[in-house]
Amino acid sequence: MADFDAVLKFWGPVEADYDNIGNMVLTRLFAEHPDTQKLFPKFAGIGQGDMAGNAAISAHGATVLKKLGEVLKAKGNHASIVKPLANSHATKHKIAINNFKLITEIIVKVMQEKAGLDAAGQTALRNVMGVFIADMDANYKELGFSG
Ligand code: CLN
Repeated sequence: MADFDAVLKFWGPVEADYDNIGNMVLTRLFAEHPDTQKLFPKFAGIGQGDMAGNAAISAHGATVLKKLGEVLKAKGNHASIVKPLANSHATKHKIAINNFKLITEIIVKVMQEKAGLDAAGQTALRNVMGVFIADMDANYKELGFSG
């Protein structure tokens, strides 16, 4: 699918700085949607002002972006990546699907600022995330998780 390549064109700067960009994504997600911070017991009590320098937030942000990079590089052939992610997010972390839509818009903005993601790239990223989220949701339904 062309959308995966259109996003991968801008992935270089993200891959070169997973920790910082990952930190930025989570810090901004928690600022704009404070309820999402509550989904992470390990980040309870960290204030907005302390997030940029927080190593645990950077490490988790990097984990998320690395996994997203795997999804992009699989170019749609991502069933074996999505299945375990859906399992953990549904049954262990109890994450409602809507949260993936929230983080999508944050990643679009951060990649616009930090990787020069242009209008076509933004559309492509929204499309790619739409496919990823639909596949997560299909797995959620199989698991009987209503999120
Ligand atoms: Fe997530 C853990 C990838 C969005 C909440 N998440 C993980 C792990 C990933 C990962 C790899 C570690 C392995 C595992 O448990 O499985 N997450 C992703 C990707 C996306 C993502 C890729 C979307 C781009 N995750 C989310 C949110 C949701 C969330 C929709 C809340 C806001 S953004 N994720 C979690 C939580 C954990 C986790 C609570 C467990 C963190 C921990 O305690 O270590």
